Formats: sequence, C-alpha cells, structure tokens
Amino acid sequence: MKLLASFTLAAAASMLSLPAMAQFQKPEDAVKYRKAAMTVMGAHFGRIGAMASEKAPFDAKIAAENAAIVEAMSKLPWAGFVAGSDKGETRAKPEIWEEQAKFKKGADDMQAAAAQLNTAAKTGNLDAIKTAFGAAGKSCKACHDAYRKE
Ligand code: ASC
Repeated sequence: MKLLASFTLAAAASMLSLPAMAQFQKPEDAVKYRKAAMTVMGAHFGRIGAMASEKAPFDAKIAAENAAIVEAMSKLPWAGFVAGSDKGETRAKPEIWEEQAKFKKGADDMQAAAAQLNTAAKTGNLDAIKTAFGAAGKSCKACHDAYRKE
C-alpha cells in the first residue's frame, strides 16, 4: 500500500512541469523568485550578447553553454507571477494580472525565442546566433515595455 502510494505520488509529480512546482509561502517570495530567475537569465543572455555584438571574442562552446541556460531559465519566472504579487519590491505592472492572455503570449513568445537561440547556438554559427539573439532581445523588450514600470 505504501509502495502504491509512493508510485502514485511519483507519477503525479512527474506530470507537473518544473515551473508549476514552484510554490510560495507569501507573495514576496514569488517576487524574489521571478526576479532571481530573470537575473540569472539576463546574466547568461548578456554573455551571448557580448559575443553577438563582437565585444567579446566568439567562442561557440561558451555561447552554447549560455544559451542552454537561457532556455532553461526562460521557463521559470512565470510561476512567480502569482495573484497579489504586484506589490512591494517589484516593478511588475498590475496589467499583468488584467491581461493574462496577452501576458502569457508574451511569455510564450520569449520562451520560443530562447529555444531558437539555443538551437542557433548549437550550430556554432555566429550569424545564426546574432539573428536569434536579436529576436530574443526583442521578445524580452516587448514585455518589459508593456509590463514593467520604469
Ligand atoms: C538583457 C536584459 C534584458 C533584455 C532586454 C532586451 O540582457 O537584462 O532585460 O536583454 O534588454 O531588449
């Protein structure tokens, strides 16, 4: 019986996506979580950006490592946008919770762009990386312009 229960639990857990498993005690924890995810994503995105803009020497292996992290991180911030977390230490605009479909589309577009950047980085082709980096940057900016306070 115990065994069956643990199998059932394991099966249920495996159906949950990683971001959905993020649970928060209080809204401030959700704010911290999403900011942390964005910060890590931005750091690794920036390392690719330095190569894309030729401010840093191009190294295909480093680009690929960073793009894989960006893609993984791109899935995480969204679980942190829980209801009631538009207050406190956040620049998130209330529109996020008023325009959920539009916000989700922006989030989906960014995740797709991050996946494409990762695909491009795996080819080791700098031109492909530049193109994908530009598109990904636009997808970041679209939501920041619409949903982030100055
Ligand atoms: C980054 C970062 C962002 C985006 C955005 C793209 O590296 O921290 O917020 O790229 O500037 O336009």
